[in-house]
Amino acid sequence: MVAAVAVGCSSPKPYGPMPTDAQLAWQRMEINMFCHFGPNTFTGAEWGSGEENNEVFAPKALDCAQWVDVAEQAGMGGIILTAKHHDGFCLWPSAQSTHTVPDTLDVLRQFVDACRGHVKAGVYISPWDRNHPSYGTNSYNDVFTATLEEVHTNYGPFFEQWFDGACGEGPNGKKQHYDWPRFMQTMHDLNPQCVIFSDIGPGCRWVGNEEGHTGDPCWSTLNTDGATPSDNKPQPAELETGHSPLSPLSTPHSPLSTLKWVPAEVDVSIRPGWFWHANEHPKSVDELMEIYYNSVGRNGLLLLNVPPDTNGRIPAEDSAVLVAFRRERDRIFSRDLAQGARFRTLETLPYCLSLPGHGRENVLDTAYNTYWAALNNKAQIDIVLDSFTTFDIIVIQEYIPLGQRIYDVQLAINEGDGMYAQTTLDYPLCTTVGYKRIICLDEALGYPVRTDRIILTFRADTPPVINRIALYNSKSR
Ligand code: FUL
Repeated sequence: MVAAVAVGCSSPKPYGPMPTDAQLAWQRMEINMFCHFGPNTFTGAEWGSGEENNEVFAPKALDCAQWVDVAEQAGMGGIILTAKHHDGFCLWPSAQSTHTVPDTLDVLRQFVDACRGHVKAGVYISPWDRNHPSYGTNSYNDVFTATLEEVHTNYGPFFEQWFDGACGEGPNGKKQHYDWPRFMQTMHDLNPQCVIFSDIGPGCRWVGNEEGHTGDPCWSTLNTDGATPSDNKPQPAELETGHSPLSPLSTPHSPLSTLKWVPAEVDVSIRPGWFWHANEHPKSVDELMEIYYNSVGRNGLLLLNVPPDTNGRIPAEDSAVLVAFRRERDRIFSRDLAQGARFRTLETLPYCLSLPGHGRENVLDTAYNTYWAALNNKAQIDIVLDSFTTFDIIVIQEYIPLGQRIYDVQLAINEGDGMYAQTTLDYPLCTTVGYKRIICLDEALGYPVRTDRIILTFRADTPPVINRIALYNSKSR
């Protein structure tokens, strides 16, 4: 149905599940730092046995403020520390374990103190514990709950709690039946604003791989009915794409009423391992840019692991790459070529109509809470630039506080002679958008664009609501 005139209420109706305020603030952070630090840093292991001597963990010049400094320089607003990894070793003097740092080396305290006033602090507390004597029995669930209480009460508030899903005990190993409902309830009681990561959320979900990309498409919606983290999670491919509410699409789908807002978090390491190892080196800026386009640019949040070394500092080669990565993003995304553009008025076309008070000009401003609200499910925007301009990146942001709606985006370009190059339904510019979609035209079309006018056509199940459209030239210096 196409509405002919703009009447009635001028606020667009929400569609399907929506992010909480904490999830929205989390998504807008875009890139955070992960720090894997513990006995493995000193032994060379990735999964410690839990039998290491406590004294193995001996940073020579621990400097959490340096981690914070690197994160800030790299444009990261949060850091998540592995307070307890699978070896069970606690980076704080826990009352629940004997496998801990001594009172005189409370790393978690130094970490939260260093973060305060600079970046948000988050915490990884592994449920899998290869050291604790009660692991594999019901009483471990009490221990783990008490551990959560201890950390979040004495060291919080944390913006994110990380529950990884790994459990590698072999056939003779101990099998723990985790009391997930209790852990989640405990977290909710301790800090309802804390975004909880697990394979299936509820705050954010594992993206199904550790390679640094979401699926394409990537929906922030997921059907978690009957699923539990770890041993009963959706298939990795489903975690990569999420579940779409739209059955005609090939993406795994599920009726709108079954979906929850569980956005994808892309955890990947700057080095081959999660922990620091002397013989490993960080990825290049180009590799990090590719990861950025495939995560933040595809509606995910990038959680980039940067492991401190045996000194307890982030190595110089990693911080140098991170600063260069930040510079590269600033270089590409500092000049929006759509600024100052006009819109061709096609009042006669229903596709171009807007809800009163939410006009097309709102896609050009940088305020988050102003948006273009289209009047119809198929919506078109006709952007006219001052002169012929070369660009190779289009950024589109849906206004996700009202839900993720768009499932298809088409592009038409004025090539200068009145001819329009167009994408097609079989090969759209992109499918779903979500919080942010960065489309590299070299990849999507096979070439950069030089034009003075583009038309973007959006399709959704309900009228699209778009916060931002921007154009960039990655080759400009
Ligand atoms: C996984 C763990 O097994 C790895 O050691 C690492 O911590 C990664 C981020 O999560 O589940």
